[in-house]
Amino acid sequence: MNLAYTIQQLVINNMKKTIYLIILLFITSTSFANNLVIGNPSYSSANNTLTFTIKWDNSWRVNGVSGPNNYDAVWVFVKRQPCAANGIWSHALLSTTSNDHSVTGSFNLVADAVSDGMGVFIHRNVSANNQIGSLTSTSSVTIKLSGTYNPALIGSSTNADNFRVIGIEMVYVPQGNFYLGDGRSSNSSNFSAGNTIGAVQITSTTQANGIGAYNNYVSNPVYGCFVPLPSTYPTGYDGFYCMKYEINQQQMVDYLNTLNYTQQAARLAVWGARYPNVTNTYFTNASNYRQMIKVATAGTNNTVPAVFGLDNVWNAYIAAGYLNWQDLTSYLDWSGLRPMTEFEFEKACRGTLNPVAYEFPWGTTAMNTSSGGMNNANTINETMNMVMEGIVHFNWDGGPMRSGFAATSNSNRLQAAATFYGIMEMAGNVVEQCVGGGTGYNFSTFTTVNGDGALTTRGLANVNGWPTDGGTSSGTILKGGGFYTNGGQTAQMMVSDRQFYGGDNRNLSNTRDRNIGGRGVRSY
Ligand SMILES: [Ca+2]
Ligand SMILES: [Ca+2]
Repeated sequence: MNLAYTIQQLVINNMKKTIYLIILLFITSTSFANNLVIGNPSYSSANNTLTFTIKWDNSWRVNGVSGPNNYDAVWVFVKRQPCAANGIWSHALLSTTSNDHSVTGSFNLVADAVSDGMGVFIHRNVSANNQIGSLTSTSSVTIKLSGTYNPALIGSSTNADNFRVIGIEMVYVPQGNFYLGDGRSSNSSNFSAGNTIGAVQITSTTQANGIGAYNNYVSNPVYGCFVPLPSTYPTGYDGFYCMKYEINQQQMVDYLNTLNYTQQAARLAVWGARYPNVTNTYFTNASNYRQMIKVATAGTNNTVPAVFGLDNVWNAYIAAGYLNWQDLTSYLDWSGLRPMTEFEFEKACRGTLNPVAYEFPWGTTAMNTSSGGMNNANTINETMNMVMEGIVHFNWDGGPMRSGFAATSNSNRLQAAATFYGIMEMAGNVVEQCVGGGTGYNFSTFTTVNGDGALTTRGLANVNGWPTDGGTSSGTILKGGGFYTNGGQTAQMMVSDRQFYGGDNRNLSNTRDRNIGGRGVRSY
């Protein structure tokens, strides 16, 4: 199953009577290319709809019995900007009725509305069962706007407004039982059925009642939440969508380019004296570690936002590190997603299979790396220079690799190092950040509520129940290891490893670590 990469966006800009097409991933000539292409959107004021084309590679819908029974999808959402007075970008809510949206084309795609109107999921319909492959021709999507915006649209004139249609590739993780913990031979911080070494089976009953007190899922109170986890806490039993890849550098650029000047300034200020009105100011540390997000066009102090860009075209394809907890949750609030819990991380990796002690996300204990050895390095087609089962990018302090680097058009789950459901790089590349951890923070109020597209004046997430900062005892936990995790730290990449249960100051709000990124999920 070849799984792929990416986000795409297209901007229609009537402000200067010009149409800009941003298609950074327009590649058709290589089997390694993973790309999502969303065409130039056109707005109908009569119908309050946007129409655009879409296609992406490495799509599937499978009806497995012992294997996955799932599909991939693109999460599509819309931002809108009035022309007047440096108008701010607002999140455009969409109709919550699926029949108000439509898709035409040869791949029988459908658009699913969501109950909070934050976007739509585009995916293969049931007639596409057991089909795997790229969508080689475009489909045409028409989505209906609800007329509601967050924040409210002020000074809007439909003939002059700018629209951005943004897509994120995701993977559906269906509702169902699974095992939490890998049943390893001795208890430490890993999940277990209380003081036994057995894994914990999560069922509909677990979700309906809540998993409850710590002794239902860990061996010692220090390893769990000190408040019982209620039925509103996501255990992973219910279905959810998970981003196919880690957030990449292009996605962070797209996000930064819809913030206002004050929000951009606040995000840059994590590093100290950095400002959006100075060209070549980096959001990442500097032009190093393959992570090179910067101010491409300077803003005007306190009025016109900067335009962010990348040092190199290939940066767009590379996962983004340098994301502290506040950076991650800001991106997820902005995009209508949410962080995942540790329970959901284990579900997304292990799926419905029985646990294997000390397993990695691809379901075995086999693991290989070339420690940074690549073919076509620093290009949009880069791969690791080995084909093995369970290849993972770590033990090389040079920076993350291209999302989906291990997948080819004929790789199987083990060769692609994919999870049970086809999710990529859950181990290595950049560290994942999840909700959870040990005692010291009450994360029991975390729910399936998604972001609403709007951020605080400092550009931060503001969703009830989300941990507000990283660090020790923060309700956040680092999972999966990253590129600089070394050969003596392979345990970090195991599905059930919880050695950071106490939190870690590398994702605290006053710092950014090159090895730490993340991804989002969404309860539909
Ligand atoms: Ca990762
Ligand atoms: Ca918000």
